Amino acid sequence: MAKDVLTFLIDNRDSFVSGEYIAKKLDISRQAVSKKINNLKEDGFVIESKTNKGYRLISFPDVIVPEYVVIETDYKPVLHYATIDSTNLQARKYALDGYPEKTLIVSEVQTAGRGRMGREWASPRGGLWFSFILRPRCVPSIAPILNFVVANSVAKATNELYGIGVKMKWPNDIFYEDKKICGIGILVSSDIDLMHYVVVGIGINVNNDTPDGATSLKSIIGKPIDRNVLLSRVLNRFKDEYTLFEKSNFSDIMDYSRSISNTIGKKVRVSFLGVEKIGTVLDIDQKGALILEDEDGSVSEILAGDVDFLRHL
Ligand code: BT5
Repeated sequence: MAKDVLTFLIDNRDSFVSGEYIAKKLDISRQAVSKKINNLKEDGFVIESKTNKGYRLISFPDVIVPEYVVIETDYKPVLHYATIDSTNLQARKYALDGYPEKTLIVSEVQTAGRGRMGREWASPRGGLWFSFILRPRCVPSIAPILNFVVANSVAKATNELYGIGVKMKWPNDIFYEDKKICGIGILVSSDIDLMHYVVVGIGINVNNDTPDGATSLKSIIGKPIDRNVLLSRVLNRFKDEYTLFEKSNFSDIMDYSRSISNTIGKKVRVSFLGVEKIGTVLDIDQKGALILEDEDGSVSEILAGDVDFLRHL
């Protein structure tokens, strides 16, 4: 792909940029510029050409364009794959190899996408499957708050871009009405008292087909979504939310998460490693734990598990 010419078009995407200008800046001939423009068109970029004015980028193909994400966010490097087993596993390898914070791995398809506890995550073409590396300087006990930091970022991004109010199902799902549109899978490597690295994995159903019980943004909105714009917005929102985390401002994070929770007030079954508890969710506390009142009226704090909604009798 003609990356150099593309960067000029992205940088100037609200206006025309002349072939002569690009040729001069890149120290290549105008014919070479025009050839690269044709290559981009063949790759599915829609580019308007006007005599005496030059070229203007109209739209991207439905593929992640790393150059765009680098310009729009401060995530770098952006490592883009056509197919990969799992962006989380790949990000873990990069983290172990010493890649910096905000290294982003994104794949068009995952062949072995994973949820929590080794569950499968369906990752066909058209979805947004990505992971990035963080190196927080903090104690591991606050890592669960990161689920909420991510969930808030996805909720704010989708609300701002498409005006849809999504809900968070404790601890790591984003729902639209009663269907899952996004899952969050976070890997943490730490000593008992210090985190080494964190891999944040996010899967959003965008333009893809979805399994039962799930839906996509395309189905909700009724038209295909620009995944580059969504990816960049989620990353930029995450930057703001993560600043709150770094400043230990957990109350602002949790207040927002509580405001979008679909779990508080519900009668639920919570399962963790084969142990089940039934009760009503009273709250989610400042540590991100579920506060559950069981049928005898005793109240417990639950730090991890899966929630199933039960019907109130
Ligand atoms: C999650 O797990 O929801 C975390 C999913 C994280 C996926 C991202 S994609 C990028 C990165 N790379 C990875 O390999 N993973 C991360 P959990 O709460 O365990 O939910 C898993 C369950 O969600 C499955 O058992 C299915 O029931 C359901 N599921 C599978 N694929 C789905 C999809 N595309 N959309 C909605 N639900 C799905």
